[in-house]
Amino acid sequence: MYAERLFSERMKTMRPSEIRELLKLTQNPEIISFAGGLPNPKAFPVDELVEITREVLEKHGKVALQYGPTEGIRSFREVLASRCAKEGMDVTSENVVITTGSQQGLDMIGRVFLDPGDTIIVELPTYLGAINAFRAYEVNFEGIPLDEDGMKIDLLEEKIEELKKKGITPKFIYVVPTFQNPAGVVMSESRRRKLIDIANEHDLIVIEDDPYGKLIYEGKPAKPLKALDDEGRVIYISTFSKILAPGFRLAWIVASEELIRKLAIAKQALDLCSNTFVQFVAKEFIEGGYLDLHIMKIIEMYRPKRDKMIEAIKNYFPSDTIFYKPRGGMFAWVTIPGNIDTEEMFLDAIKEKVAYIHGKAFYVDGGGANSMRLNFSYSSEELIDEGMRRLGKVIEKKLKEAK
Ligand code: PMP
Ligand code: G9A
Repeated sequence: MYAERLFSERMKTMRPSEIRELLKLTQNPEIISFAGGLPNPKAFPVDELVEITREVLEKHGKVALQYGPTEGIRSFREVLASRCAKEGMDVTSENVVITTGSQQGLDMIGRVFLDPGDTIIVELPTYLGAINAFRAYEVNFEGIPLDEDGMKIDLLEEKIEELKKKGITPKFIYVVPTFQNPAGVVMSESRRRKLIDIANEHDLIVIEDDPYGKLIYEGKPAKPLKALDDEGRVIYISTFSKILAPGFRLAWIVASEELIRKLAIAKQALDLCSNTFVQFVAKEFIEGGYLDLHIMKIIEMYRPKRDKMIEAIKNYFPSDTIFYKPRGGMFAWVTIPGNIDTEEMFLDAIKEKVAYIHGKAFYVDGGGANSMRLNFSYSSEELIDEGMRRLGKVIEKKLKEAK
C-alpha cells in the first residue's frame, strides 16, 4: 500500500528526533555516547526499589495494580505538592497532575493551548523534544537567544513588541530556566522576575520545564519561576527521569486548578492515567527519605564527570572553542571554531566511535551549525576522556580539511 496520501497535514510537519534516532545507534557498546541525556545506570537504586516494590505489592497491591485517577494518586500528588511548596510555590494537591514523563506533559500543554498557526516563543537553543512536541500542533516558533544568564529578556521584550505590531500574540513562552537543555545555563533571578513581569503585562503563559534543577554541582538552588508567579501564569513541569529513573516514565505538572482540569481532560484521551504502580513506588521512595539521599548521591557522582568533560574540552578541543562550565545538569554545550557543520561532522565522529547531538537540532531558526551538546552523566570518567580525545581528533581533521 502507498500510504503517503493518507498522512495528516500534522504528520507532514513532524520530524524524527535526533536524540531518539541516535539512541538506537549508541546502544552499540563500542560507541562512546555523549548524545542522549541519560542518567548513569550505575546510580539506579535497584536494591532500595526491590524492597519498596515488594512492600507496595504487599500493602497496596489491589489499588496499585488497578487503573487510577487521571490526575494521579491523591496521596502522591500531596507529597509532590508539599515538596513544591517547600520551594516557594503556592500549591496544593489540586494544582498537581501526574504525567507519563514530562514529554507527555509537553504534549498535553500543546493539546490544551495550541491551534495551527499559533506562535510560541522558545529559547535559542532549546530542548529538542519540546520543539517536536509543539511542532505537532503546527505552530510557528520564535526564538530568543540565551547567554550565560539564560534567555535574553530585553530581546524577548523586543520580540513581543515586534509581534504585536504584526497583530500576533504568542500563546506561551517555553523555557528551561535551570541548567538548560542543551546549553547548561541558569536564568538569573533578575531575569526570572522580569520574565514574570512581562508575562503579566502581556497576559502570557510561561511554561517552566525543570528536569535538572536538583542536579546542582555548585552554588545555591535557583528560585523556580513558579515560586515568583502570583497570577497563575506559570505551568511548572518536572520529572523523576533525571533524579530517579527515566524508565518509570513519571513526571508532574503544577498549575492553577483551572489549567489542571484542562490538562487532565487532554490526558484522559492520551493514556487514561499514568502507571499507578510506579506512583506508589515513587511515593514510598520519597517518604522513606530515599529520594533526597539519591539526589545527593548522583550529584557526587556527576560532579567529577562534569569536571572531566570540561578538562577534556580544554585538553583536546581547539583553543578557541567556546564553552561554558555548567553548574549543574547533564550537558556541556560547545561551539567550535571555523565553518564546521557538526551535523556533517557526525559521520566522521561515528567512524571514530563517538557520538554527540549536533547543535542545529536545538535551534528553531536553523542556527547552531558549529555547536554540539555533550552529555557527561552517562559515561565513566575514563570513557569521557577517551571519547573527547577521539572527538578532538575528528575536529582537528575537519579544521585541516576546511583550510
Ligand atoms: N524536558 C526536558 C528539558 C528534558 O531534557 C527532557 C528529557 N531529556 C524532558 C523534558 C523529557 O523527560 P521525561 O519525559 O523523561 O520526563
Ligand atoms: O532519551 C530521550 O529522548 C530523553 C533525553 C533527552 C535529551 O537527551 O535531551
